[in-house]
Amino acid sequence: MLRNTAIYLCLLLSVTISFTLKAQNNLIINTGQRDYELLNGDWQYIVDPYETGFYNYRYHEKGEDDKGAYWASGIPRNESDMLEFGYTNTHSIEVPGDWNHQDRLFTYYEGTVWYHKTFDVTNFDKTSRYFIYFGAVNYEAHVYLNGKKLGIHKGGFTPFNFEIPTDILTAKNNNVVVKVDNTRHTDEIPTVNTDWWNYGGITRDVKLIKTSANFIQQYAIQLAPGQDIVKAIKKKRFEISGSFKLNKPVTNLPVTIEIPELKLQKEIVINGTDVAYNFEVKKLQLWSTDNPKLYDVNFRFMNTELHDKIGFRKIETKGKEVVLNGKPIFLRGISIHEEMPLEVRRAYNTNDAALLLKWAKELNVNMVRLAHYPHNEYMTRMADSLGILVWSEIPVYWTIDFNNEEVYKKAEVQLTEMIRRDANRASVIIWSVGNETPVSDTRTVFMKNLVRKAKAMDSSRLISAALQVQHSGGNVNMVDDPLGAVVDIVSINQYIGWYGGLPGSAKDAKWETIYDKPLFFSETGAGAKEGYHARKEVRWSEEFQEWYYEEQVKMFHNMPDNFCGLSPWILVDFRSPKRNNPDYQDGWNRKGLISNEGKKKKAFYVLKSYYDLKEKEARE
Ligand code: GCB
Repeated sequence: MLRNTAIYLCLLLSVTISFTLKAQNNLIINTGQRDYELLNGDWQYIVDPYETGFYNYRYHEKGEDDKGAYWASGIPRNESDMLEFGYTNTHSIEVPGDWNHQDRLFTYYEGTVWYHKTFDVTNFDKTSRYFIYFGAVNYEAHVYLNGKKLGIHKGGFTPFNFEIPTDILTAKNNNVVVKVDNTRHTDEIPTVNTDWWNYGGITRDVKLIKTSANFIQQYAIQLAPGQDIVKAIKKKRFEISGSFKLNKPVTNLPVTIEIPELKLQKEIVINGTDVAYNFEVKKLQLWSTDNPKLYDVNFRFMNTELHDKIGFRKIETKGKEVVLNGKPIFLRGISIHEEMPLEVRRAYNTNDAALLLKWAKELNVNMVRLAHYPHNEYMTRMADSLGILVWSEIPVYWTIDFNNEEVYKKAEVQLTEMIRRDANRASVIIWSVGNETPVSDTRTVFMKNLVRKAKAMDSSRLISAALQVQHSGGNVNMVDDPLGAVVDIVSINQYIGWYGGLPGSAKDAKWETIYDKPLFFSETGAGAKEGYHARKEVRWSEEFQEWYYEEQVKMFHNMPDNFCGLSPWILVDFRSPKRNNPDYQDGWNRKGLISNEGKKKKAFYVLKSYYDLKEKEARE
């Protein structure tokens, strides 16, 4: 009996693991240009805090054919049938969208919700292949189609897809069910403790993607990272490099790359599934913050064509500087959470991206830090077209379980999915492997492995992590976190004058680092309630926050010459269950330069004038 149980558990574990890992290897990128139908819109739901739809009364996972499992239809077969669940339109919820903002009953809910939708397949064709794709589900998703389990995915901010075998799919009345669970756990990424709201649900687009028997699953195309860009510009000869990953192996079949504006057509022959290539082009206009030039690029394989808009640019560090296309650049950044404050919800569409990036642009930024997890693809695509540089991060935040190998694997899965999805976005210049992780040997090994993985996957970008200052001797802040040895930019979160002392202490602060690398302030900030005016010494007043930024700016003017930019905390007030001062916070982190009602606070203009000055200096 015991042996059977052990075998059963092993089987369950291996199914769970293979389901989970499958998602990352098979990720289909650039889904917006595939043949797809949106499965967005109204989905029916069941709130299931006890997971009754998943476990039987002995707390074992229900069998696939259990008619009481919530992935079953929920429709009684006859009038005597005993069914204790069902899906109905009176319980429906909008997808994409977090559940928290859709009904007051959900405001503080963390746990399991079942989503159900019935859909038809337009021009259903058994010779094609079908995949169900989710832009993101927070946090754990179990996906079922017509009663069969397709897979499991963990990680609330990265995309995944599962193939739907065509013997399961039908032209009409398919039932897709997703069990979504946003319960926080100490051995997940992020862990239980974060300074942001844990919005649950199917938070990004859902697509039914139709493909041919074989297709280009992933590709990369970029300026070859190794080349000397200054020479390339002078000679007008640029090396392009990239790769293709097909869904299935082939023998000697070509993929054609076409860039009409450059009158370029290249055939790359593939044997197997993967190929790396490079070739030379002339007269390329580089993508930059001043000129975010994007080229139309077409990839043809067998009888399918895939289209993308690609910018070519080189980002590197040279000694103490960050260098874009051969020229040093000062990063005038701002940090952003993926949240629409006016509606108190996750951001998920182009309008949301447009508003957040418009506000950022009004500050005169050239860079955004998308904190603390990968934001939706609309953001990075819009940043591409607006010429805004992007820092993209995985939620390895604060005190995750660094001792646990499984946790490391989960972090690596999220890193991999983030890099795969956005490998072709010129705007993305920095992959961040985490935020404010406490220094210890195990943590450093964990983080260094993530850095190594990111570099192995993508040598064309910079790698960083937001660190904390380790110790101060008097007014000297020493940056010596051992992780600094492997990142390309040493990034520090500092709040001199907010969490310690008063803003005036910043101007005397000195910064030193043991690393001969660019130094970046990935955070700095102070809280203020918009509309609350008082003397500058009064905390929470707009004047206090304004003073904080004025003093910080004085410090910025006295930084060592490796100071390469900053992304203050934060563009807009955001929801956080940790912020419970009833008069000034009321569940909001008030460090926004813009209030949750969309109004600019006084400090906004202090940072803007600093950025105007830095921009002017850069032009001189
Ligand atoms: C930090 C964290 C950020 C917090 C912020 C704060 O250092 O990285 O997630 O929200 O401080 O407001 O304290």
